[in-house]
Amino acid sequence: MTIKPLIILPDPLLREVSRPVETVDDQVRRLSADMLETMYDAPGIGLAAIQVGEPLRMLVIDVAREGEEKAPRVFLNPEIVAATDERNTYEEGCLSIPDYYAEVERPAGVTVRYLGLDGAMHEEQADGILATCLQHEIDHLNGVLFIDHISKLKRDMVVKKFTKAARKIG
Ligand code: GNR
Ligand code: NI
Repeated sequence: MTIKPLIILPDPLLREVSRPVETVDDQVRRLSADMLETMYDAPGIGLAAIQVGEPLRMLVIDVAREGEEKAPRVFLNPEIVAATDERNTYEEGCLSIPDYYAEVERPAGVTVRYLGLDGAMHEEQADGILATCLQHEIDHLNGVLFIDHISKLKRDMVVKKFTKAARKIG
C-alpha cells in the first residue's frame, strides 16, 4: 500500500468530473487500499479518488471515532437516490483545502446506491456525519468543493489565498 500525494486547491484536477469505474479489478482494489492509507495518514474521514489525481468515481470513508475500531468503507459509482427535506449543518473541511473550515448546510439524510468491492450493487441510508461525508465526497466526483456551498465572498478569499500560496511554492 502507498500513501499518495494529495491534490491541493487551485489544481484544476479538482474541477474535473470523474468517470465511472467499469470493473472491480486489481487496479481498483489497489487504488482503494492506497486511498484508505492516504486518508488515515492525513488524517481525514473521507477521500475521493480525484484527490490523489485519479479521475474515477470512487471514494473511501471511515467515520469511526478515535478509540473506536476502524471502519473502512469503499463506494464505487455512488449515487444519491433520495435525500431528506430535513437539513443539517456541519463544520466541514477538505484535505484538498488544508486548514480551512466552514459551516455547510446539506440534507440531513441520504440514500446512496453504489457498487461495492464485492462487485454487487448496494443501497444504504445514511444520516449524521456519514450522510454529510458521503455528500462531500460525491461532490468531489462531480468537480464540486465544499467552498461552492459557502458565500462567494468567502470562496473568493480562500481561492485567492491558495492561489498565492501555490505561486510562492512554484
Ligand atoms: O476529513 C474530512 N473531514 C470532513 C469533515 C466534515 C465534512 C466533510 C469532511 S471530508 C474531509 C476529507 C476530505 O476532504 N474528503 O474529500
Ligand atoms: Ni474533500
